This record gives sequence, structure tokens and C-alpha cells, in this order.
Amino acid sequence: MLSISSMDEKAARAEIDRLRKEINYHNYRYYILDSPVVTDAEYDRLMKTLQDLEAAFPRLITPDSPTQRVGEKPLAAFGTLKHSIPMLSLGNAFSDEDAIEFDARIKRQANLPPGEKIEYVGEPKMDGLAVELVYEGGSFARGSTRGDGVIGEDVTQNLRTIRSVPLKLTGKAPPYLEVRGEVFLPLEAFRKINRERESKGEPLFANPRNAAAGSVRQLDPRTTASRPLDIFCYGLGLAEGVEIKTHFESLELIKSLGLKVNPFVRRLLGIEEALGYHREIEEKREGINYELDGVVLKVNSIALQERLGMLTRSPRWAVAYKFAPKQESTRVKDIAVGVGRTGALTPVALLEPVQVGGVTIERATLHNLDEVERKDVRPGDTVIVQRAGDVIPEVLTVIKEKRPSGAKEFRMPEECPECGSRVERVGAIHYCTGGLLCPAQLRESIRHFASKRAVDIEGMGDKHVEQFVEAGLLRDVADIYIELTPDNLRNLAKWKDKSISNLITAIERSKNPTLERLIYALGIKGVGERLAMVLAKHFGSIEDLMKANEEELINVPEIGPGTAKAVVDFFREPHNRQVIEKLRKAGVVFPKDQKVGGPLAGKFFLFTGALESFTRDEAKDLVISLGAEAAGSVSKKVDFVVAGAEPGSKYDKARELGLRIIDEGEFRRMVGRK
Ligand code: I6G
Repeated sequence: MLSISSMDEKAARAEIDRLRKEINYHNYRYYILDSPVVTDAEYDRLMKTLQDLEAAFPRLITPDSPTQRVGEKPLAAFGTLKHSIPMLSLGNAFSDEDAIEFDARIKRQANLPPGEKIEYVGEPKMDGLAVELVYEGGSFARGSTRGDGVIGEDVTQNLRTIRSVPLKLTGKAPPYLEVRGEVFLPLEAFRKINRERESKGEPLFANPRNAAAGSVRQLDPRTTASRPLDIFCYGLGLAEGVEIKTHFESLELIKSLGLKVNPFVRRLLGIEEALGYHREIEEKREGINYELDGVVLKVNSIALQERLGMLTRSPRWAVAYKFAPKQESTRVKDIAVGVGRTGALTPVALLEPVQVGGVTIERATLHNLDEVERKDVRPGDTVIVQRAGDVIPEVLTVIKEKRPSGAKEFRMPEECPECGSRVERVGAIHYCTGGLLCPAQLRESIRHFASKRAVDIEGMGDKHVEQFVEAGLLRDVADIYIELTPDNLRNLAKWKDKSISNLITAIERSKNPTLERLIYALGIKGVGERLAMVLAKHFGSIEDLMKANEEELINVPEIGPGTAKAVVDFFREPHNRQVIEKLRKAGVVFPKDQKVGGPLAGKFFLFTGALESFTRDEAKDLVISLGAEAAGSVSKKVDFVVAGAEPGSKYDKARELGLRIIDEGEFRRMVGRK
């Protein structure tokens, strides 16, 4: 290859094409076939050369280049995309009898003799998130979640980051193709993410499906890219110029285009073979590195599928035959009570360790007192526990026959088990009234304050926070900036120069949070990340937020009366005001006037086609009043293309560039005009 500096555009184009083909092939070998033919170092060299070339000739960058997987910018909100053909859900079967009835019903509806053997295709059913990928001219154009089946969320940016989603199809790609599949997280990755979240005091994902869904529905595609998501494709939506007679052929086609299809897919003749397939996959389940919740059986013949048609929300020609949930029985040694950040008390069953689906379970949440009473769980009871999804096990039922005599009903303590303060009941939940005097609440609120999505102090994991609170160093969050000095840390077990210096650097770095992170970090009841952002944009400074009364707060879009009251109560509390002052004195910078730019500050909008509720000028004025800019022509700097009826050539150009296209409904939601 010539050196980059001596290349003209023509030579660069040829070299870029060659490199892209080669890299796409290696991606296919690695991510789809799981059989790489180059070393990681060789692959990295190819990628680096392509990146250098594209940097030298930016005009040659296209959205389907392998360098373009991760977009730079987080989104303000997801747009929506309409599915050309509704994405249905599946009816369920829970037993062989159900599956046999499904087969019999098909024969009755299609007037086939009861003895006829129908050909099915069996596919493992992933516990993941259903998505649709759209390819235009063989390039990945956009992708969406199933949503309500008719309209899904536009998660294009995030799907692009999944390595097994090819940005360019191989082979003879149809001009327009919609492919459906299930995005999932391998179990190992799921457990690793939860371990990391636990160490940072972040809430855990309840199961791999939630983790996959949470990862795909991230506004910042870089977060999605950091999660090793995978996909298996299971069917076609609209497909131009594709003629197939069986479902199996459609899977073959999908595979031939370089997309990933589950290797356990199989043709099955008659329901008996299908039942055998279900048993076989259920046996294999524990050895598979992703979560399966059943198998899907589909009529193979498309002609027969068409004869059978649809029910309201699911096809008559397919069924999800679920696996038995993972359940075991064990004994409740005791019922303990945990205290969370808000002071909520949670009863937890402490169990004799038991293996459920390959995982040892020692605790199961009982949520609240009502739940304990409804199930009548008592210490000493033998219970059935179920691993719903993968992590949070639950007590399903008590085997009353095995209850030891004298087993006492559980009572919620009247005093907090951590600090002895009075316990108060609000609705179904019991709360400790000790506030930050309670070490558990203090610990949890500090963990929350320091967590990644709040002020993000790396290295302030659960164990460390506990150590600092126990050592009496931290009595509120502001003490992080005052008491965690090298001298104080040196006196604690296991703190060495290197770890001390890392923590001090992380603490220093956290002193300039954005206003929304700071509001979120304060841990006001009901104010999660989204509402923290809304409040930051609306009030622009902590002072103005502190001055707001309930009425003003209720008038802010998305803020309900409960949250408005919680915000006012929070800032009325003298201790909270003191902590804010103490944070300021300790050097934490409280940003001001974030609202000046408006909620859409820095965004570029482009309008094409006729809108129903605005003239073009009204729409432009509206985005400008919210801090955004109205672009006159299509370019990469445009963040949102608002497409009305009969959009013009700008629309086509925007699609070519892979820009985010939203419809009027989405635009209205974005600008708060519901
Ligand atoms: O949600 C689904 C997961 C897997 C499916 C599905 C599937 O096949 C393996 N197939 C269909 C037809 C539908 N949902 C509607």
C-alpha cells in the first residue's frame, strides 16, 4: 500500500474498499462463525489503517464502514419507528398436552387429517429483547425494538454497536430487507455486569433480559458498546424480491447474508419430534451460555402459515413451548430485615444454601410485609424458591405440611435493626425514621452519591463505603471531600499509597459534576436520572430549585405531585441544606444557568415534508426557543430530521447519511407538546 500522504482520493477509495471488505470478513469469521482466521493484532492493524485513511479522507466515510459502529453523541431521547408488518408476540404452551393441542388445532383449522404429520421448525427461545433490523441496499439502515408491536423505539445507534449485527450484508442482498431477532447478553457477561454494579452500589439487573433491554435502551451508545450483546435472528419482516416457500429457507437466507442464526435450529416432522426437541434443548440448557426460556415451534410451510393466519397479537402457526421454571425446595433459616437508602425495610429470607439451575441461592427477597403475610412465610418453613430470570430469587410458596410446630409468624421490627430508630409504615412499606443518623441509610446514600451515574467517584465501592462509615469518617456525603484525606486513609486497614492516591484523584475529579448529576446524587425520593435532568434543565441552578414551591414544581413537565412534595420536603430539611452548604465549602462546584441553553441546547433540527400541527416556521421557532438550531440543509451535524407528510429529497439524503429521522409525534413529545 502507498503511504497515506501520497494517495489521491481515488487511490484512497480503492484501498478503503479493500480494507472494509477484509475487516467485514474477519468480523463475520469472529462474531458470526466464532472461527477467526487472523490474530487480534492483525485485525487491529487493519482497523487502524482504515481509521487513518478515513481520517485523511473524511468524505469517504460511510455509515456502513466498520469504523462507524459507535456513534459519539448520546441521544436526548429515542425516536420511534413504525414496523411495516406488525411484530407479533407468541402464544405459550406449558406442557406436552398444550403443545399437542396446538398441533391438533392447526389440523382442525386447516382441515388436515388428524394423522397428518406437520413439518415444524424448532428454535431455542432466548430470554432477550426482540428487535427489527432494516437493511437498505445491503447496508444496515436502522433498527428498532418491538415496542407495542406496531411502533418501536428507534435504537439504530445502539444496534450498530452489536458486533454480530453486520453493517453490510454479505452475498446477494435484497434491495430492502427487514430481519427480526432477539438481542441477548451471554450469561457470563450478565453476571460480570451485575458484579460491577454491585460493587458500585448500583441496582442490579433482575435477569439477563432486563440487562439486554437496559443495554439496548441506553441513550449513550458508548454504554451499549461496552456491553457484549449478541443477537440471533429468527425471521423476516418485509423483504423485497425475496421468494421463499418455507420458514427454514428464510433462516437459510438470513444466514447466507452474514446474519447470525441459532445453531440449534432444526426441522421436525410431526409434533412427537417437536416434543423430543423440547426435551433435548431443555437438557442442554444448563450448558448453554445464554438464558433460554423455551423453544419456539413454527409451521415450516409459508402456504400453511398463510392459511392459518393470525390471532389479534400472535400468529396461529407458532407457539413458544416454555421450559419449567427453575425451582427447588429449601428451608428458611431466618428472616432478616435490610435497610435501603430511603430507609425502606426489606424482609429477606435467609435460606439453607440450595442449587437452583446451577446457581447457589442463600437469600431470597420477600419485598415487604404484605408479601410475607400473603405467602405466610415463617422462619423454619420449607419453601419452594424460584430463580426468576437469573439473579433475584423469590420464595414461591411455603410447603405448609412441613412447617415445624411452633413456627412463629414474622413481625416487622418496631425499631430499625441498624440504628434503633422508630419504624413507620407508609402504604405497604415500612421506613426507618432515623434518616442519615441510621448507618444503613447513610451508607446507602453515600454509595448512591458516589455511584457512576451520580458524581462518579471510582473506587468508592460498597466495601469501602462501609469501612469509611464504620470508622466514623463519613457522617454525610460532604465528608467525602473533607475526611477522606491521605492521613485519615492511611490509618485504615488495607489502604496503601497507590490506592490512596487513586481515590484522592477520583474524589478531586468528582468536584465538577453537571447539575443533573448533582441533583440525582442528592438522592431525593422519586428523583431518578430522568427527573434530575428535567429539574436541572428547568431550574438551571440548585439555588432556584431550592426556592421552588410545590406549585411551581408540579408545573414542570413530567413532575408529579408526589415528586414535587419530595423535592420541597428535601430542601426544607435543615440537615440537607447544611450538607449542600458543606459540599460547596468543600470545593464541589454547583453549576449555574444550565437552562440558558434550553433543553435542546446544541441540537440541530432539520424539517422536511408537511407537519400537521405546525407550519415550518412555527416548528423552527419552537426548537430555537428551546435552545436548538434549525438547519437549512442536510449534513452530518444535523441531530434530528423531522419528517412530515411527503418528505422531499432531504429525507433520502438524510437516510443515506444515517441521520436520525423522527416523525411528528416524536417531535411533539420532544418539545413537550403532547
Ligand atoms: O419473540 C420471539 C422470539 C423467538 C419470536 C419468535 C422467535 O422465534 C425463534 N418468533 C416469532 C414468530 C415471534 N416472536 C412473533
